[in-house]
Amino acid sequence: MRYLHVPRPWYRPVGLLGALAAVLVAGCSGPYPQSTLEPRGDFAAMVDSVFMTTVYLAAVVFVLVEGALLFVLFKFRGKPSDADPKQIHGSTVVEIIWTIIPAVVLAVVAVPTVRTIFATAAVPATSPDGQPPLKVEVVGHQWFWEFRYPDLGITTANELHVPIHRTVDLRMKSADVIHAFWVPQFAGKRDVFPNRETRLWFTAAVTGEFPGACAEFCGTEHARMDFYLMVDSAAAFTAWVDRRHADSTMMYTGAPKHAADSVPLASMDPKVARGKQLFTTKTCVVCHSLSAMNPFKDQIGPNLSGIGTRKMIGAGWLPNTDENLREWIEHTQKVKPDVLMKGLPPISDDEAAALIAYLRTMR
Ligand code: HEC
Ligand SMILES: [Cu+2]
Repeated sequence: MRYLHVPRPWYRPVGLLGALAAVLVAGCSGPYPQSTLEPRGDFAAMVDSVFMTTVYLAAVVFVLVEGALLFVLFKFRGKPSDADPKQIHGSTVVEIIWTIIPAVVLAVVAVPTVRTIFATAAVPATSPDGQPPLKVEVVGHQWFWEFRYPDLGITTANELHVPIHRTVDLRMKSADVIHAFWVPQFAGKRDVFPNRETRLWFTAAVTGEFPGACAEFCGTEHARMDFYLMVDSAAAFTAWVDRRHADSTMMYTGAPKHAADSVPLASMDPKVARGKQLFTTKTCVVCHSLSAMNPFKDQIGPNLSGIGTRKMIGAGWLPNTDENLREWIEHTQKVKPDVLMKGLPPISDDEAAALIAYLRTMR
């Protein structure tokens, strides 16, 4: 059997090509939570369909143009004996043709594009689950995301919970500079501005945890301004809402209190009790609310309701482990430089452990 013979000078280029191919193929695994090519909701599916239509049309154009080029190159190739060919300068017919054909191509692409722009501009009146859309106010901050559910009275941060098959009606703005809200598998990117509302909507077709991010450079920690979209089953979403309602503290409403607040300090786990006190003496309470219900408006830090069980900290990118929480509390500026969580009194390992024990009771 004869093998393909590779001449010596080709060893390197061929080896490199092989390595490159291996790297490319390595991209063919998955899953791709950040990929817009795998839509998980209606809005993203509509945008994806325009994209794919354009790709297929472009493929046809590519084959026709490159095919014609190759054909001409081959058919009219020169022989060494050829004289100089006749020179042509300008052809009205050819110019009209190459103006009209692209115009037709653009017109064809415009039809699904404009149709989708109109379809995605309007929020549907009802969800597939028969309910009215769920309103959520999104506020971008340097560098985290705040989510308010005006009809449920809930404020939370960095974890956007929505029920499956319910259309979500997002009304978005910024507390400081321009950010952009983006959950790749559900909706297109959309800028959020101070003093101006922008909107976006989507309906999730599957449950799960999906990463989202800020997609507009908004300062030094822009790259760490992520969040998670949690698509819950209807029952899990109701349970989440009930827990948010339950963790309202007496301070604000007198309504049902959080588990750790309803127990007198003296009969509380001593570590948790100490953490609760430290939350005030270490000034955490100045910037953070632990209650999802009626928190003070315009607090500097993210709402911490449910922080004990959130997936991530630091705005969606650092796993919510005790070790990471400790590092965050003791050395915030090392973990995420420049964040507004600064000017705190020094916190020892012991104190951090107590604070963490207290925060873990926030579920
Ligand atoms: C001066 C205001 C301020 C004080 C005081 C403060 N924080 Fe923060 N905190 C912030 C800001 C702002 C963020 C968001 C930073 C970011 O991710 O960009 C934050 C984020 C957090 C987070 C992560 C939340 C998430 O979902 O990503 C935790 C946990 C936290 N702080 C705990 C504490 C604790 C515990 C204390 C007291 C020891 C405290 N903070 C004191 C402003 C403050
Ligand atoms: Cu941002």
